[in-house]
Amino acid sequence: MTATLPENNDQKPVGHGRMLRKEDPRFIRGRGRFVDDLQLPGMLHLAILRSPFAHARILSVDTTAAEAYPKVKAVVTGAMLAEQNLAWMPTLSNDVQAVLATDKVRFQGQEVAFVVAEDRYAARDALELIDVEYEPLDPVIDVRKALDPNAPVIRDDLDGKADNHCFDWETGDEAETDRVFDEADVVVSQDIVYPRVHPAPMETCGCVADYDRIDGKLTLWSTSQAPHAHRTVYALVSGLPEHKIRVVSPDIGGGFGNKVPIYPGYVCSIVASLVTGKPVKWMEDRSENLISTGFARDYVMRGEIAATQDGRILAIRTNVLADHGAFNGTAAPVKYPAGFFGVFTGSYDLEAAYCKMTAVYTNKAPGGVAYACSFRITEAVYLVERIVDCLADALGMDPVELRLRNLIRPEQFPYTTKTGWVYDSGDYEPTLREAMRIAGYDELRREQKQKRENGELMGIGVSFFTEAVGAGPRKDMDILGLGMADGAELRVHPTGKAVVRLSVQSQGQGHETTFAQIVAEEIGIPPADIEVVHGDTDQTPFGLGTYGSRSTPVSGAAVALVTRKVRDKARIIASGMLEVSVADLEWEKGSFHVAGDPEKAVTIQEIAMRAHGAGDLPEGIEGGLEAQICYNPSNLTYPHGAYICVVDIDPGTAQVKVRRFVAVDDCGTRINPMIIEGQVHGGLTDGVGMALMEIIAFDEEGNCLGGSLMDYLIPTALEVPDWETGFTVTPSPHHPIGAKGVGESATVGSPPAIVNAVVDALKPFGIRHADMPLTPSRVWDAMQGRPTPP
Ligand code: MCN
Ligand code: CUM
Repeated sequence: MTATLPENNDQKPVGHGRMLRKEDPRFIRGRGRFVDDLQLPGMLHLAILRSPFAHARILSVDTTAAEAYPKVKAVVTGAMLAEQNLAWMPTLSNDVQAVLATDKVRFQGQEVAFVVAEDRYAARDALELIDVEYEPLDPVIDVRKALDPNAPVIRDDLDGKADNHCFDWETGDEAETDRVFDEADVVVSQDIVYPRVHPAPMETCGCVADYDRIDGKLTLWSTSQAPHAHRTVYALVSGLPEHKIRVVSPDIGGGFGNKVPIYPGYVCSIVASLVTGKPVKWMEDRSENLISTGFARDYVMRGEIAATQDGRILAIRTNVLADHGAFNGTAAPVKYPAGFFGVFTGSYDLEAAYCKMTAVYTNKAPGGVAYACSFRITEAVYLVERIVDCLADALGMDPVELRLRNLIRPEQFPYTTKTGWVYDSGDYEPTLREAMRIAGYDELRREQKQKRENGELMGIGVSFFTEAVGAGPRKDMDILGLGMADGAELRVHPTGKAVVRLSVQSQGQGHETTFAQIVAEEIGIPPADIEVVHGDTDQTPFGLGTYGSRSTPVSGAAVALVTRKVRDKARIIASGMLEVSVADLEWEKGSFHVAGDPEKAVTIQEIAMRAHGAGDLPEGIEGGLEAQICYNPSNLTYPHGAYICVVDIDPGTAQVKVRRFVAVDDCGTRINPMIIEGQVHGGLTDGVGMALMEIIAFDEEGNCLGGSLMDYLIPTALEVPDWETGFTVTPSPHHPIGAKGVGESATVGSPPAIVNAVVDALKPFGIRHADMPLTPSRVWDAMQGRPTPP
């Protein structure tokens, strides 16, 4: 029996609106095409042997038994890769990372050797037969001890490296900030940990590498959020020119930043295909994903805030110890090694701010920039929104009142923060007021007062965030030297159907729909007639990919502008068809007509046919109706939002229940409200996970304690409330359609609201802070006056 789907009945013929997703008929029928669906003739399977130790010297690797195992085609070790100068690869942060370990292993789960076999089972079985002799070394697990003078040195592969220091970074004016702090009435400081978490997308990372020895071309189908950038790195590593490398990202089952870095598994698969001349598939399993790829956060922060007695916030000072794991593998613009953490000044009008950060190596998997972090804005927003609540507590002020008193005012935009970021636009107070209205804030406070009198633990938490998304202006943003501009190409066919080619790559955000909507809005061709092509370097223009919610701010702008370019050409052709001057034409979605005579009109479809057809075109106009551009944004876009969370805590079990959550987001012009809502719902669910459940913890030996979804808990429908969402619209002044990003907003903004709510509920116990994840045992400890574990 075949199910029928409801009609796309709210699909508007053109433009922005709540249109159903074009990609969903394929996804909900199980017809998505994911990397692991790919079956090529003669394809081999690759499995990776991983280190059981966090830190150990490799004394010997014996592959004899594995090589003799049935169906095994090759067994490759780090030493063999080293002979080809392939044992190390560049990371997206200008560090190097071992493809396969040669000298020693530096985190549990690190890649040590791989097996290529005729099927997946044989490859896995043969791993067991590889005999590696290790000499265990003391690991560095506690980030606070990484710089101890006697700490074992992890990165002795780096020339002259005698400690575990990764980088230092600072922003703001230290002297001025110190002065403001010295003169302030009130200073509050708080140690705050943002624990290591994992984006845990439904689909793990993997690839199929296929090197064609005849034409010398490598095709890599991979779970990549940035196919073009990855292709360049492969070109640099392999020596193959870019035109001989094709990177294809087919459907991706969630990325959340996990699929930005380049992993050893991709490189191993390429090597295996080069060596065997066969296509080679590698798909990591869930544990491999959780222990070895793309962690997020891991910031140990001290936040300090200075204010006047009546609640004017003057300055914020922070000191951060950043755990980057064994290799600095994060993707961040070169000038911003701490990502965009610099926006820790939040949404407030301050006199001074200063941050000093030290990043270190530890014996843990590399990571940092992932899990909808907007390049570390998650950490920044958590810091400022927690510390503002600590200040409210110290002043005995309502946290909403304190925020309202300090928000940047609309007439101050564009607003330059004390750390040098230029917030493009914002109107903050109405957004916070709207959240308060939906939540019924005053009524909630009355209810809480009553409940407290009865010994019930109810908490109300607020957060207000500003993000900086859409990296970025190429004058100061690049990844590995690649400027962060995006190409876009639009081609209108003779019958008026169109194809738009993007450099960004969707992992579930609905780009096939929303980018068609942008074109539709600009040129009047229905979205159904517009095909969105992405995720294939042979089919799309160069650009830096999807992360940091940059698709709408950068590629969205590129698509609007390329469509306008096509429309400009269409106008000239229309002037020829209607025999009037260009200046006498008026555009109305989908057609040009002679000013004052709407009857004399030509549709975009008629123009497209003329552009390709017989008959003259105006002087100097080539045939065809297409254009290409490369868009370099002049600034980032700055979405904002106000969140209010209500929790109840069971005093007997310390279990936190999120009763209500109100999220009011402002992402400027909204392209598809339904998709925005979906993005927000997903991000809020992430927030519940991080605030209450998720942590990748390690024991003293560096064993990862969160290697399965039995231990690494992620939220389900049972842990989350019915989300209550609202919105305000403050368009971006520099984006051609005024849109700002939204894909990470809720993940950024929700954890502080939830933690603030839990801490608020625990006020009767005299608690001012507790570190995430606020599991029942941690909340119980907090209630007993015990500190949360580091
Ligand atoms: N959108 C809109 N109107 C706006 C802004 C955005 O309609 N004003 C729509 C966009 O057209 C797009 C979606 O919302 O379809 C998200 O847009 P944007 O904010 O530009 O973010 P990106 O498309 O660049 O997506 C990246 C962002 C990141 S960095 C992470 S991490 C994350 C997120 O998106 N990963 C996701 N959301 C995710 N959602 C899914 N389903 N899967 C992931 O892996
Ligand atoms: Cu920081 S996760 Mo998203 O940028 O892919």
